Amino acid sequence: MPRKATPADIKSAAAIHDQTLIRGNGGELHQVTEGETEVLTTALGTPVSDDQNTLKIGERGPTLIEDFHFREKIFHFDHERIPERVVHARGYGAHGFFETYESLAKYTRADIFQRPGEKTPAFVRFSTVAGSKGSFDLARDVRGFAVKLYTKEGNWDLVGNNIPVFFIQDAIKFPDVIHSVKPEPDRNFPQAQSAHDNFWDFISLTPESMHMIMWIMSDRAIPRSFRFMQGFGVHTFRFVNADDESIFVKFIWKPKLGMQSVVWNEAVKINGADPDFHRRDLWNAIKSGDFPEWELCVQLFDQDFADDFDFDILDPTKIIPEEIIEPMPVGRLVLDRMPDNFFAETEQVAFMTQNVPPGIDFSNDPLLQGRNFSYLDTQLKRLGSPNFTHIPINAPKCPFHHFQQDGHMAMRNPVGRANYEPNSWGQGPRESPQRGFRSFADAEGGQKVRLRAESFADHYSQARQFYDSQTEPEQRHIAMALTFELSKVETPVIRERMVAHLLNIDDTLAQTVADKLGIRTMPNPADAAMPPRDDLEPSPALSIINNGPNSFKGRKIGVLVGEGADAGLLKKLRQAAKAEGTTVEIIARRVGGVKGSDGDHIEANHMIDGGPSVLFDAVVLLVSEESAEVLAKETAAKDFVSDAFAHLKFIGFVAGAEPLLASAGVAADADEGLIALESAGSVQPFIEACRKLRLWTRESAVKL
Ligand code: HDE
Repeated sequence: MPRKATPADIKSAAAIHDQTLIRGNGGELHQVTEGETEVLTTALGTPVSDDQNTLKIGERGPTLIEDFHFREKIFHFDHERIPERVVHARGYGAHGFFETYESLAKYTRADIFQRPGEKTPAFVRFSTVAGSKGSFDLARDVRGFAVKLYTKEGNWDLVGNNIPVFFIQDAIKFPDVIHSVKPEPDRNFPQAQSAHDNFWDFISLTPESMHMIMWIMSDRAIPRSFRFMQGFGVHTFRFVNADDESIFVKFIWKPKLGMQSVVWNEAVKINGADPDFHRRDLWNAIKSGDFPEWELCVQLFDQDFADDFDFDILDPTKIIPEEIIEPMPVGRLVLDRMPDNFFAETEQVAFMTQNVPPGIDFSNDPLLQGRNFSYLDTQLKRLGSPNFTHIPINAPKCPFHHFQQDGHMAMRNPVGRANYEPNSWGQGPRESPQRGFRSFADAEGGQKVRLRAESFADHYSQARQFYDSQTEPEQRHIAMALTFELSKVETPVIRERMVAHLLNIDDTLAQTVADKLGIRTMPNPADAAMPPRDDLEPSPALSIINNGPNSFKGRKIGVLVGEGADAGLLKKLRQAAKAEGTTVEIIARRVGGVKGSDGDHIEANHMIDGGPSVLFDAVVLLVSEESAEVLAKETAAKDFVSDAFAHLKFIGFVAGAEPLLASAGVAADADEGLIALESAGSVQPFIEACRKLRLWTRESAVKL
């Protein structure tokens, strides 16, 4: 028998209500007072009286199916997930704008490039490729760099990566390369890792991937954050101007803050300490008003250049070195707003390579041609209806008129009689040969064949050029990454096959990897479809270290403080960091913080176990001798110091910190990366030293 709510029920509901915090207009949290919150309703607006208990027969009885509120709530919850992207599942997006520098009307009629200073709304999604949605951020992987530009003549999606080449030359191989890198189908591991047999088996049987392998084994595949990586359109595209003349174009995004990567040992530890390292970095930067920025550069070239160039400009495993065609900056992209809702925007955003406005066109790159099919197809699977363009994040921001109608979840429906054209009712839009998208009228001809062009046959020369263009530490990292990955391969013949490929790239690299893997008999070089060239000039633009930012802007210093920490020095450090554009975060034994030398409280951002030095670009040890001795006994504090040293970071310290340094096995005078902060005057030189980001000369000492 139904019973009236007892005083106990009313009391518990009131208690829940009293504990509810809501945000005021200024964003501050405060406790609700009666009448302040909106009444909870069902999806159809029926007010709900009790959201804590299902409708039952008697207080211990069975639940009634008539409880429509419960059923609707659970039904909706059960259907909250949509299929994650088959690749690039883990991603993070932000809004911003693109600002055009100069008119490019000479080259393209694309509306976005016509007026200097014009701002076009943009949405960008960064991603990893192999891992699933919940995987960690610092996988060794390519990063997606997908940009949606809401231009006045339709959405332009430049769906790029942070690496300018790809594993394969023909789209028909995409399912194979992706299947090979994903968790193996019988055991369903490893997650978000290429270090396993299937991947290297496929790669060792696919010589065209060798250039990409050099990039993916380099530090490009473990970026410090999205803000410090380049982006590439990869394929050759076309610009087409108002006279229907065309020029080839390659797109490059260059980060204003310069490039930076982590080291592998650090990546592994970051994944444990903060699996959301990259998304948190973007969130924090944008929320604090430090808006990341990239410059869009174009490499423009004509058919004559294409005919003379060493490689086929349609081959997506090749680059055009910047020293051969200098990238021309044409605008800037600024990310200044996080989505209001991750699912609605970042998860539902649908990028499609075939979204190009008039003035931008495709080349015959066989990978691009295949992508133009795949991206539309995949959105239907993921978003479940051909009306996914009605979702605000995907809808154009310019006027649009068409006769598409109906289908699941149709939000915008035509009014009036005409839903076709031409019609006699004088209703609806008509095509425009002048304004409309016109494909570049390239002459095509030939037999139907399944063939790979001869001009795609050189698989090693640019791999070698990339390797030759790296600094010594970067070359070492490539050797170490290959060794690590192949050490996880259980089948010796796959390791040997890879070494055979490396022999076509660089003998020393091949020998180093073979030695470190303990391969006793060196294999013969792999059969090459075309002999590798050794006459390609190194391209200094390909090195991260050679192109450092010479600034510490956008980076983060972790200051480990102890009781009685020098408040004056901390103040000076905060000032100098602010002037540089660097963030300071405080780490203490307790998150409650410590008392500074001036008696004031120093609030901490992290307790020591939650703020390891891998989360920072440089560290400062601001501890009195007494607190250094206490910290010296704690593993987390010792790791803080020894990791910072091993990861080649600059370490500022006060005299009292020496017991802590000693406990971590770091000599205070080990090298110039250890900087004694003797007085306020030594703070600025410390910040300036940090502009180098890492002390690469330390690497041989720490044997990373
Ligand atoms: Fe993609 N790729 N891709 N890809 N790709 C997808 O589309 C595909 C390739 C890239 O943040 C999918 O919406 C094929 C190159 C990014 O939402 C899918 C081939 C480059 C993103 C797809 C490639 C990319 C994707 C999966 C070989 C760099 C994430 C979900 C021909 C230029 C976009 C989706 C986002 C996503 C297909 C190769 C970049 C399945 C068939 C090369 C950044 O359609």
